[in-house]
Amino acid sequence: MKLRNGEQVFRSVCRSCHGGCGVLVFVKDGKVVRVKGDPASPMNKGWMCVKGVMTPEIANHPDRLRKPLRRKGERGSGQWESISWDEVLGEITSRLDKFRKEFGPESIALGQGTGRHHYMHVVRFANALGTPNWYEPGLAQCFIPRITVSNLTYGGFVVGDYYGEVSPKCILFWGHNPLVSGPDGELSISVKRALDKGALGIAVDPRRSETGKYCQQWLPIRPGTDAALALAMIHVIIKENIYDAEFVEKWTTGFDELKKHVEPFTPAWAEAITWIPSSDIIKAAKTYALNKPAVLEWGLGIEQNPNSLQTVRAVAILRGLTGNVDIPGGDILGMNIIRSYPTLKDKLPEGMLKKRLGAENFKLLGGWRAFMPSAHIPTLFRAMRTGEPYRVRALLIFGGNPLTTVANSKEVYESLLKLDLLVVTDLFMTPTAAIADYVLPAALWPEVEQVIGYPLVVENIVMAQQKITQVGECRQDEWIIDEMSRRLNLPGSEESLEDVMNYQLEPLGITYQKLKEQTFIHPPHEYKKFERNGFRTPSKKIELYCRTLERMGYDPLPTYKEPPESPVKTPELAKEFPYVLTTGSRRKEFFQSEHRQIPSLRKRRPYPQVEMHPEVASLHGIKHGDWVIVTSPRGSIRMKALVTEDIHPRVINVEHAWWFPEKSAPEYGVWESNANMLTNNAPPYDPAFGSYQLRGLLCRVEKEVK
Ligand SMILES: Nc1nc2c(c(=O)[nH]1)N[C@H]1C(S)=C(S)[C@@H](COP(=O)(O)OP(=O)(O)OC[C@H]3O[C@@H](n4cnc5c(=O)[nH]c(N)nc54)[C@H](O)[C@@H]3O)O[C@H]1N2
Ligand SMILES: Nc1nc2c(c(=O)[nH]1)N[C@H]1C(S)=C(S)[C@@H](COP(=O)(O)OP(=O)(O)OC[C@H]3O[C@@H](n4cnc5c(=O)[nH]c(N)nc54)[C@H](O)[C@@H]3O)O[C@H]1N2
Ligand code: SF4
Ligand SMILES: [Mo]
Repeated sequence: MKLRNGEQVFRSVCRSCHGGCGVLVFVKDGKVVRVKGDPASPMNKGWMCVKGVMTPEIANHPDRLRKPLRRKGERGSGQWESISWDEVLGEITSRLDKFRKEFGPESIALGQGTGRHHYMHVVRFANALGTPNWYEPGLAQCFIPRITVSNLTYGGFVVGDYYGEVSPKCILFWGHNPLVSGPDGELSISVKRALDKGALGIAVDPRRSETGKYCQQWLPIRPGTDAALALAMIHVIIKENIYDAEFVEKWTTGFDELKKHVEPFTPAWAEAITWIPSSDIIKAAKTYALNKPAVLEWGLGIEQNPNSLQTVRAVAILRGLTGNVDIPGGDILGMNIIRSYPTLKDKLPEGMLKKRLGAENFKLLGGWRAFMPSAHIPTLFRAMRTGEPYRVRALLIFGGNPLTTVANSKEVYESLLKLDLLVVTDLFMTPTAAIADYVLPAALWPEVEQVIGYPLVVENIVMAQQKITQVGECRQDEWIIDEMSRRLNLPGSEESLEDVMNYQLEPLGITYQKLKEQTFIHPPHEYKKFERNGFRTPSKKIELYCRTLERMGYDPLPTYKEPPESPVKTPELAKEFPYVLTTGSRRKEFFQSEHRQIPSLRKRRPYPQVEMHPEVASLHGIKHGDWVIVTSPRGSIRMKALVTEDIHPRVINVEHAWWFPEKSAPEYGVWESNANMLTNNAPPYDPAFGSYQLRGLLCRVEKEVK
């Protein structure tokens, strides 16, 4: 549509985070000039967050990469020459072809960033290339434990029902701060509206987060001990007879085993471990069980530890016990209204499954039962560095900044420098891209065509993104992948992206071109699908006791394990590092390591911050706003003090993914305030997912002396 001021308006989907907000994009002279929330969108109903609103600043930023670059000097010397797409794709693919033939396709790894539009296309490329080694920096640390446990326990992924007639009466936020973050950013407004309508909020979080501030109850937990709290809540709910007996009888298996199993896990037992008073544990368990329908919003707080499988399982069982699954206003199972992405998984040669790095150990991350089998990052990076068990020679990253987002940044750096070929596709030059051989300019969401189902994984609503503008020579990642596939004559390269999108949409009887006109499809939700067909688990019931896990050699009932580095497990170390460190809680203004160069966003948060209680600050002579050195057994970083009562007095929280685009290349200050200088990528890992500890480590703080 054309407006009187010469602007044109298009409808699309914002993806300045994981996305999901329906938007109106205003374009003038070929540039995005404004973005507004689309009131017609069932996801956000007109709302947008600050990052989305600032999209024009991101899209038109002078530092956007606009042409393919080839390095001129040494790796990381910061000297580049621009070359044509034809040349760059020709050079990269001829090197890939050589690696493939000489060392086998497994010597080529593919990397990507968190849940982008091209996520599944990278998986498709890996399968077509014949390499089992692709990764995403979340996975074991983010979302895969929740998805896998949901599948094992309820036979599908669940999300909070904010989209129907009935509103939740209670929301239990567990290690999750959706008013700022979430698997989908647009969740913020739905949660906020449910709380405004009177839902009782409970927050399990060492910080009273932005979401916690709206809650009636705050349980400031010791990071890394969530399984103990969940087990005690199960204990209370069973002991007090406040579980949904009819539902449990009819729709779950293993209740008797669970009842026996949780007998020792009393609130007093959990109090000693979690630092939460037992009276608060009992109160939270009662509030959640007695206020139906209830949503359980779970987040990273339960996954970024080496007991992620059992922690997520313990939390998941609460929904089953209270019968809050697939009911209006509860946690609902997906409709999955489109076909899953054609990832060409049958093209991966069978022998390659065994070669997937980490798959043998972490069966639910990389094995055949995994939801989205991928390589284990510490094992993969070790293979780059040491050649053990075999050398990985090339890495192509499509939108990721592992120098800031993967644990133990120095080791990540060492690993990347050992590669024969590093290619990074990104919107901007980053510290990771700066040490690459080739840097390719990616398209931002208004320059992209894709079909996407929301909420992520459950696909209840399907939307179309459309290409509205063109910036420089930027290309959508899928185009880059398809061009490489064509040059390498890979399986699937005869299909266009539009063919792939149309294949996904076929069950809806619509093409991508038609969906673009319509923008979204939102069929009515079918609740209680289990009454028709049972749950999609082997027993057709919710599996409180999980035989599949038992057969795989994992505990069928959830258990608590003390974090490997903690005041309890390593008391000697705790004398030198007396605080429990947690990392990564999100900020509204930034998405992971992005947006530090966007003036309107950066001016709201100019510095990285470390949160600490006033007692800690005064003990160390630190004042709000002082520069502070945070040290873990692995390294030190500097951040500005945010002194607040809204954090447990024994916990320190640092932001993650900081770098400084304004500082000099190639490092851009990546070693200064990067949380992953403090974190650990060493074992022990979660036995099923290979998750490592990003929350619940040890640290100390001191005022920086200049
Ligand atoms: N210590 C600590 N570390 C963490 C976490 C934590 O909580 N604590 N969280 C972890 C989690 S949950 C995740 S998901 C990861 C995230 O890790 P990453 O996904 O590596 O996150 P970013 O560093 O922001 O990298 C994304 C990059 O992609 C670029 N980009 C954006 N859109 C596109 C696009 O469409 N195409 C291309 N090619 N590039 C694009 C951005 O400019 C940016 O440089 O970090 C993990 N790391
Ligand atoms: N604005 C914005 N939105 C985002 C992102 C972003 O970078 N910026 N990142 C996106 C990504 S990839 C993800 S995975 C999601 C993450 O979104 P969330 O799952 O909400 O994760 P966080 O905000 O990192 O952490 C949630 C809360 O966990 C608390 N916490 C820390 N340690 C523990 C613990 O051991 N136990 C418990 N119970 N709580 C703990 C933190 O204080 C924090 O308030 O957000 C997505 N959305
Ligand atoms: S929440 Fe995400 S999708 Fe919505 S406006 Fe913000 S950045 Fe865009
Ligand atoms: Mo994530």
